[in-house]
Amino acid sequence: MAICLVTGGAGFIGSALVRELVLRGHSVRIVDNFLTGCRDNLPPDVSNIELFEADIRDLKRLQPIFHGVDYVFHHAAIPSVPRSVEDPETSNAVNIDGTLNVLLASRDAKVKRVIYAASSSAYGDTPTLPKLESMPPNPLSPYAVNKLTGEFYASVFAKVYGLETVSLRYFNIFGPRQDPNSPYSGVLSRFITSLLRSQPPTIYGNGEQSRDFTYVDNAVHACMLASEAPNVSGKVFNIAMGASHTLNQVLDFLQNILGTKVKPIYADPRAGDIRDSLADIELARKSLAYEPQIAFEEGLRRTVQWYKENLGRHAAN
Ligand code: UD2
Repeated sequence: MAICLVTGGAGFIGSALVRELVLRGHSVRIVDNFLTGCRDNLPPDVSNIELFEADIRDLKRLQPIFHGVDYVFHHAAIPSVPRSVEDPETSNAVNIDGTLNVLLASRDAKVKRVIYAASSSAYGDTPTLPKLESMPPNPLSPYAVNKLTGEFYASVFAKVYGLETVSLRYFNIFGPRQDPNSPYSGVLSRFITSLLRSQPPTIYGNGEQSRDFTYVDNAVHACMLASEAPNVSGKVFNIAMGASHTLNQVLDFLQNILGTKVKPIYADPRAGDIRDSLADIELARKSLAYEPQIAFEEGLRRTVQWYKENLGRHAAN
């Protein structure tokens, strides 16, 4: 059994990872500053979990926590394109400086491998779909620049310091425990909770923008594979479904599942937004043996069910 460290382990994707690692019998260390993560996300049985309230911007604080760690799953970040447009400095400090600190602490602790949560935003609005890892990146927001810089650092650490790293470019991950209550929250968490509260969801733009929405368990599955696969160090992989849906379509799916007929409010498009996003996942299939485990519609149903049962936890704002 290994010692695994999850940065952002109290966050949405990080806490799903923690659950899976504990299930597999590993010891887990969580590093989280609870800026966007929350204690309620952690599993009830924490006997195999050590929780460190620490900020990845503080290298000195990180270093002792990394001693003896085998695998690092770096998921601490300030997500959100619009948040980075409004406050580029904080996004930069956490997503770039923080990532550099995580890599330095991992290198110094002789960690076996670092799995880095990268983002599909790296591709920007280049016209060709689906997106292949070999395409030149074209970041359109500070957040996209942040996440892409983290990838570059990860691959440079593999080359220069021999620290094994793998970057997973996640495409719009959704699922239980995604916080719906910030204007910066992922669109599906916002849509579902609006419908459950019989409030009209807001669509920025005409709703014809499309995303390769990916259920969180598929990202967790990819992380497990990326920590074990041979000959992948320094590389970048798309992690997605390989299929996209427009916001209008997704809203229709959700209204069908919930039996609602709420009219959305259409508002101005958001700065930094891209129009279409769709992944080619062949490289992950070939190199990681990745295959999506949970289909999009099933993921939507599970997510809706979770919010139905837990809406009280997320007081409306
Ligand atoms: C980007 C990345 C994603 C992940 C995420 C982290 C792309 C294609 N994807 O997601 O992989 O890194 O950032 O934050 O770059 N919207 C509404 N109503 C709402 C909320 C959002 O219409 O209430 C729209 C929003 O304007 C956008 C779409 O929904 O067009 C998706 O927005 P999002 O914030 O869920 O995710 P996105 O694509 O910025």
